[in-house]
Amino acid sequence: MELHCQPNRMKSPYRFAIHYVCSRTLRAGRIIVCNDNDTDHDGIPDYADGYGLFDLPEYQASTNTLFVPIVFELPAPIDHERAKVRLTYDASDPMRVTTNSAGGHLLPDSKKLRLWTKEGGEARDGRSAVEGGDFLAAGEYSAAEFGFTNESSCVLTYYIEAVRPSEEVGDLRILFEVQPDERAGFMAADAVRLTALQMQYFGNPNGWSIFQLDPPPSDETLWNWRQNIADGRAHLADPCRTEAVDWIAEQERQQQLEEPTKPLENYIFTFNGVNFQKGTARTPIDACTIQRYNGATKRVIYWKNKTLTQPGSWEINAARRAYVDDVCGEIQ
Ligand SMILES: [Ca+2]
Repeated sequence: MELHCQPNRMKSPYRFAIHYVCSRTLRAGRIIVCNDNDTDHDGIPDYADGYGLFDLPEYQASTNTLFVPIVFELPAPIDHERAKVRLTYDASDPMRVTTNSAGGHLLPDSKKLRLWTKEGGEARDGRSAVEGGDFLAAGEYSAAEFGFTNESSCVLTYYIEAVRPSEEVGDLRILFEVQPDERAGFMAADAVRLTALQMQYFGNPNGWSIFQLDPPPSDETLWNWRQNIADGRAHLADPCRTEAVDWIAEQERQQQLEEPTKPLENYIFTFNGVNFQKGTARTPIDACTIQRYNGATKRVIYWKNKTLTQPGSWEINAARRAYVDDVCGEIQ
């Protein structure tokens, strides 16, 4: 079985994968997958379904849709009668989704998240909670409007829905602030950071899900994005990296035999503005690992043997560099 990764038609999930690989410290926060399936197979995408967008029966439920729980807690002691809370996030108004003549459901703007008082599979009311609905728009609420109805209800579990993917890793933030009473200002109670991913099921030859594995080694890898990442990273480690390590070692042995004055660490290999050099954070082994992930076995960096008329030299294989250039174009 061969796994490989294609550069075409992938932006944000791919960018995520590359960050995952290239940056050792990923500050993604909570990972959330965009709610753009059609879980109940009624032709309405989940981000437009289940909350009464239109007064038609098919818009009233989105069975099996799952959101990510988020817990809000009022610090104690606090006066529920006087306390206010403020919610700040990139809120997309569910009732402003529109349809077009092709039957598509269009989000109103570039905003990426929604907070709900109910789980995705429950029948929801898309109006704002202050209008009697279940959507928590950004803004200020009395404690009671937010759901903190009495002294014993200091902890509320609500739900996050992502409707668009992140543009950067960890770029989404939900800030929750509390004003204990009118004498004080709002003070930060808590914030969470998120990265929203769009699952993309391109299939052959562009691969499956976040790490674009092709073919996916199991159903679990296909449908469970955590497993997809785990398997993609494992594949990068072995065979991609192990083979790249062996390849570069072999090339260096040859170079030592032919031209000992040309050690690999003296050379910089540049792909789409990104430098790879032995002894730095990005090495020739990394470049070969990336290329190997695309399925190709011919190495992108190699020692060109000396001949009777030409000295030996370190080279980039021009015919094999396109994929590494594409990947490096995603590095910010
Ligand atoms: Ca649906």
